Amino acid sequence: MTVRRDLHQLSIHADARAMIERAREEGIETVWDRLAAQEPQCGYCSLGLSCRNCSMGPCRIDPFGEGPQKGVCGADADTIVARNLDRTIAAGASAHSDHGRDILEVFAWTAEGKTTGYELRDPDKLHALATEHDIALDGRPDKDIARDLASALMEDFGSRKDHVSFAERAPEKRAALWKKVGIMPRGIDRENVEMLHRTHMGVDNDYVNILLHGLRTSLSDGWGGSMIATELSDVMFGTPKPNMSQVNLGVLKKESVNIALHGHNPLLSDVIVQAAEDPELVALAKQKGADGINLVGLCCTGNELQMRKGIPMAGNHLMQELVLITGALDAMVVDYQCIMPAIVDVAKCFHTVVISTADKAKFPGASHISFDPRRGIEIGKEIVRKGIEAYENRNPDRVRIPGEPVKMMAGFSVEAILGALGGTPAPLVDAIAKGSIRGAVAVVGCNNPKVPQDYGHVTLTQRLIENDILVLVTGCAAVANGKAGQMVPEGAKLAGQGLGAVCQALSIPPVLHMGSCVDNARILVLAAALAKHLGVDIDQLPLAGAAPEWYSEKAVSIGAYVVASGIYTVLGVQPPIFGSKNVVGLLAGGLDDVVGASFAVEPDPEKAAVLIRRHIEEKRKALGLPFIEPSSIHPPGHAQAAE
Ligand code: BF8
Ligand code: SF4
Repeated sequence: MTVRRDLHQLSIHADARAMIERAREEGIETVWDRLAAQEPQCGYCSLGLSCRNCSMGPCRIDPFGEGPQKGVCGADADTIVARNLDRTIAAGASAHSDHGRDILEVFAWTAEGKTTGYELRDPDKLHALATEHDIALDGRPDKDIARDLASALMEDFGSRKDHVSFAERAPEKRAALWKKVGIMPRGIDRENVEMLHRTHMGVDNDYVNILLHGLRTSLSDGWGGSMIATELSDVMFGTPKPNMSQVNLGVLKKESVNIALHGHNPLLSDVIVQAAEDPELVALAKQKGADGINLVGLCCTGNELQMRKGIPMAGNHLMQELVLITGALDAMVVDYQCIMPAIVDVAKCFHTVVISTADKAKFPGASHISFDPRRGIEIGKEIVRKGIEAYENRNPDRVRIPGEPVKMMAGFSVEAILGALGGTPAPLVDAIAKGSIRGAVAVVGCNNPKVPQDYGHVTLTQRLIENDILVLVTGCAAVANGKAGQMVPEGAKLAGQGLGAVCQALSIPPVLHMGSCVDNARILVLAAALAKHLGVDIDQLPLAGAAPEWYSEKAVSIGAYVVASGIYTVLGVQPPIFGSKNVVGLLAGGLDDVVGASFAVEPDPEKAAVLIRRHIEEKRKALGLPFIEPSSIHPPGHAQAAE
């Protein structure tokens, strides 16, 4: 029999706890129940010591040294752990990069006039990207320029180049280092395929060599597939600008047709936003008794919509089942990534229709409407119509929407940040030099049911901002901090005096929403801009990364490319590498001598904050900037913002 944990151990948020409680009352199974049913989870797998790469196995290495120390083929713990981690990186990098390719393909079709519902909405960005790729503008039509750009970026996926094009955005010293170490990403598909090759039985058995290729594969994501996804999404859907939005389950409206957009790719969600404004569909919703159509976001597709259009955000990863349990959601429209198969079962307890749309991501039990971007707007309307029809089946007595929404600001693209600073990183660099801002940290990544939902994100972020460290957020972290009230300009009062004053002067929050998980590429671009401005490499800057509640393979790829780009990164959930002391030694220290940065693992966000502050002060000292010895305990007085 499994023991049910107290609700406060599951989530720091009242809206989540209310819905988990309802699930318990009504016998609806959620992610926390399924985690409990899996415990204790496999110790070999948790340490990375099991291998099923071939059918001489599966094999496992005894971590206590008494049982087998080699697989049937002779692979030892170092090889097996490194191979497993690298396949995880490849899966994450592939997910991001395949998303990037989907965007690129639709971008190319749009340039050829073959789509409905898509435009080239940011010509300035199109022109800037074209110039970066030596594509002539010469007063040519935007569609011709876009066609040439699409063709240039498609080359980045193949094997005809010796570096992906956006790697040229890295500071010269960084790019030279990648070449010297042999980790310059050549082609996006190439690195991922080579990874699967290298980790086949009897290919790469040198854990150092395997892990270095892991870094190269991750760089093909960060400076390749993800960056392409972000940049072309900006051209097609608009480069984000700061806007005020809302967050939590309170964004659902009792009187409206509620449609949640869940997944990652803005190709689908953008046309649905257009379809939901169609006067005929709005009239149909009213005819059915609703006051209109209310779109809400979930996970990263929600981030994409919130960044560009201010669409309210219903929640992050662990909210995807709970939003259904409100009984107020009429349709959940999904594309791909981070969508639990379980949502179909939870939806069956209510009237909600789950609509899958990507032919590469089908969900048994969901209605599938195959999304073809060439008929984007027509299909978007068909999906919205289905949501309106489902509204008719809603039982008002089953509706429970917990609480009121919280305000949050989104839309901090690099262009928007530099724009707010007057078009140059100089004011930010000056603030860092003076010490009013001590550094910047990217707090990114997922929820994981092994961590009380959002506790890691909110606590770490709070400790950083109160110590005058600017926090940049993406993915599920952004939703967590938004719910906690840290992402409005008034959040300046939660920050230390230095950062607080800067935020007040610019009317910005101390925690800046930079987008979805592919948008971590924006953070790389910002870091490169700061480094270039100062004439240094990224690893010399007072920066750090953190993924306090990560769960996904994509997060592993992100962590790897952030470190390979020179940024120290702290993970809050233990990765499955502790079966090899050598692998741990390399990732948690040895890499400092290779790429100038490494990983740390620290589950306690209070301690993670101290590690990060210490790191930032060391970097400041090395640059000759004023130093403050970080205290080993957090400063008192700042209550936890979330409830
Ligand atoms: O790409 S942060 S749980 S939703 S993997 Fe997924 Fe993690 Fe959320 Fe977005 Ni990113
Ligand atoms: Fe076992 Fe080696 Fe096959 Fe892995 S590759 S399953 S360790 S024999």
